[in-house]
Amino acid sequence: MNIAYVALGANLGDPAATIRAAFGALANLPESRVVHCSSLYRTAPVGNTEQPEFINAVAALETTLAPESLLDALFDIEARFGRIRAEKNGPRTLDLDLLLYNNQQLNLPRLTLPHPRLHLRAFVLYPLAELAPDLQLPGRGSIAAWLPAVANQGISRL
Ligand code: PH2
Ligand code: MG
Ligand code: MG
Repeated sequence: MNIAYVALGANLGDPAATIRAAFGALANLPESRVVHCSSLYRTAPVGNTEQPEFINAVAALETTLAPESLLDALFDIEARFGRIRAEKNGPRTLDLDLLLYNNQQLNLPRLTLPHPRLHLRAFVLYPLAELAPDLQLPGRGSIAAWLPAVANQGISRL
C-alpha cells in the first residue's frame, strides 16, 4: 500500500462547497481510500494576487494506483468539476495537485515529486502539517522546519 498526499484548491463559485465535494470524489477513486482530510483554510492568493482568495486543504490517500495513474485520475476529477486550464496560476474551480507519493522523488515531464513548490507555500504546508506534523519531505528535511518561513503568508483555518 502506498500513501499519497493531494492538495486541493479552489477560488471560483462556492470554493468551500467545492473542496468538500472534492473530498467525496477522492473517496470514490478506484484502488484508493481517503485516510485523512485536513481542515479547510482560507488563503491569500500566491503568484497572481489579482484574484479572489482561495480555500485550500490536503487529503491523505492510501492507494495502489501508480503515481501517473493517480495523476490522471486527479485530472479527471478536475475536469468533472468544470476546470478549464486557462491562465497559469489564475482562478480555478478546482485544482488537485499530487504533493507526495511515499518517499518517491520523480522527475517526469508531467509529474515532479515532491511537488516542486510545496515547501514554499503556506496554503500547502499548513494543511499538510495538520495531517502529518512529523513528515519528512524527500530531499528537503522536516515539514516543521519549513513552516516559520511561510508564516507571513495570509492563511486562516475555517
Ligand atoms: N494555487 C496556485 C497559485 N496560487 N494561491 C493560493 N492561496 N492557493 C492556491 O491553491 C494557489 C494559489 C496555482 O495552483
Ligand atoms: Mg496548484
Ligand atoms: Mg494543479
